[in-house]
Amino acid sequence: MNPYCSNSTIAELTGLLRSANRIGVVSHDRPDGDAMGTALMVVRACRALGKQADMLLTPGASPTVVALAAAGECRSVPPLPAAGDYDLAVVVDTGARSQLEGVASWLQAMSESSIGLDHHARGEEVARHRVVEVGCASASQVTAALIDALGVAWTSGAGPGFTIADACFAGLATDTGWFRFASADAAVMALASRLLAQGAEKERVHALMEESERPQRMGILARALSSLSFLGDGEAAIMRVGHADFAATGANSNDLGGAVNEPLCVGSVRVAMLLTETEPGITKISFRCKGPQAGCITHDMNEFAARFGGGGHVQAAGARLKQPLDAATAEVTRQFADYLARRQGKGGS
Ligand SMILES: [Mn+2]
Repeated sequence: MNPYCSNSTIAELTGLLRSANRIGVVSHDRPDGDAMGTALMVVRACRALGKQADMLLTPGASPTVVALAAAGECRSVPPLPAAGDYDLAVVVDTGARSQLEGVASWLQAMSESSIGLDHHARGEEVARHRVVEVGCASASQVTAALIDALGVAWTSGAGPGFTIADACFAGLATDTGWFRFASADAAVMALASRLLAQGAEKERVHALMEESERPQRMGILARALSSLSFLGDGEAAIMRVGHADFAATGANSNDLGGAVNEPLCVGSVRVAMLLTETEPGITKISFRCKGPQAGCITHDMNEFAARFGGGGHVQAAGARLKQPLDAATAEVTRQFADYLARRQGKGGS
């Protein structure tokens, strides 16, 4: 497997987009604000250039994320597009085949005509020509360079609240925890400033992303919090939610979005983990950690998630275990103890 890094340039991707006529855009399952925002940036830019473009949306997306799109910008799959429906595939905000299962056969058929825009450290050959900027806070920041290179107006789109600038802002704000994470550097703030100057409606994005939960959120959050235990002298917090918890509260996994961050409000906690048994025998794990302490990165969630076949970023990563909740909890607890021991062995704090 080739290492997962750029094998193309923004200039080359711009040329491929310009010569395409019908563009299908995909991102990871259950898209977050960055996945949806970045996909919509591409859709809106292509449409502004007079091309046909759609985001192909697999089932299970959170309605509040879907609300970032205007009517007619997304096409539900299944059914998958027919051969010839699109002449270029665009994959954004992921390089993981496991997150693209719903469109895998279509991507395979499009493999010679596909481009990728991503900022993850790990991935596979899901797109033929790709730009991967690990130093970017969001895929939408990577894609901002593409918008500039295409020369389309940042106000293009389906009207106020549904412009390229709005979509880019949604990705930038969500992936930086509303500009709190270490990744929210000067370049991110400069881009945010440009987007606001171009009319991005930040209150609308905030209301959709942060103030649109269902009442079931509180029931499932209460269960997650009551399951909390501390590891490593309070350095880490682990929460777990089982299949029965979802059944009892009427919540679904969308209702738990961002809940993993809750224990980070505790001073001693550097790492927070949430294990979710989404279906019996399958446990999804979210990993989060606080930013650098005195300029030093204390934990690397991308590295830790790799122990379970997962990945992501330094401060936010995830993995999926084919194990029931109890077995997965025992495995994560054991691995975290080993991770701490090795870190101390390396002379880490
Ligand atoms: Mn992202």
